[in-house]
Amino acid sequence: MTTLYYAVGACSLAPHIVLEWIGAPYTAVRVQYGSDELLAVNPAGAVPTLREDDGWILTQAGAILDYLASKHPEARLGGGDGLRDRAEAHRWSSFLTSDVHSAFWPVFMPYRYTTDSGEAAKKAVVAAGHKLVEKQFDVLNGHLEGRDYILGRERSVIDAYAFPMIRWAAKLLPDGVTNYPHLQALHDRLAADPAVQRVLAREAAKRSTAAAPA
Ligand SMILES: N[C@@H](CCC(=O)N[C@@H](CS)C(=O)NCC(=O)O)C(=O)O
Repeated sequence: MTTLYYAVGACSLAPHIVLEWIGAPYTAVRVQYGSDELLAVNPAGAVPTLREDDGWILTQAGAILDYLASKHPEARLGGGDGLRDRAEAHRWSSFLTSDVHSAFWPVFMPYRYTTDSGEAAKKAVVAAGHKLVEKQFDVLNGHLEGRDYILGRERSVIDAYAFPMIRWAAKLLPDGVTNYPHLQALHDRLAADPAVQRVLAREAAKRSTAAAPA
């Protein structure tokens, strides 16, 4: 059985949702960042981490999502098989990993971006992170105009990948996602999905002992 190591509210929410969409049996293991349990499967101490029964381990959210979509073509979560379909899926997966997710780092962990330990410096880094996230959200919001999902008419692993990031933005940006109506609509479409609700409930049920988001 496939095992997903996840932390509450983290980007691992994306493969968690995708596994639920696929509907094949899987195990979801909640871990703490940097714990021995997580370090045993991923030396970076990060989630998501995926383990197959034969001991094969895959890290990196984009790779995990692509792997799951390819492993289960019947779930139709890869965004299509054409040359350009595959290119678009890689495009948006890279965008979410490199441009959006990394834009949140200064917001989550400002102390990693300045050697100044003062509060003002920390606040300045967080504010710069907000600007970075907003720049990327402008791009994604514009792309979603006239589209129900990031890769077109059908949901895909890329929508699941965007979902935790929209939730982070709603919580952490000064104006939430009010300036991004198409992202809000995508969020609401996904949040109404019973499979997504099951995953959120599962993660929330363990929140009392869970690791903090990212
Ligand atoms: N590039 C990695 C980043 C994974 C990552 O940093 N995940 C965060 C949660 S969203 C994490 O585990 N952070 C813990 C840490 O950096 O110590 C990926 O895309 O999978």
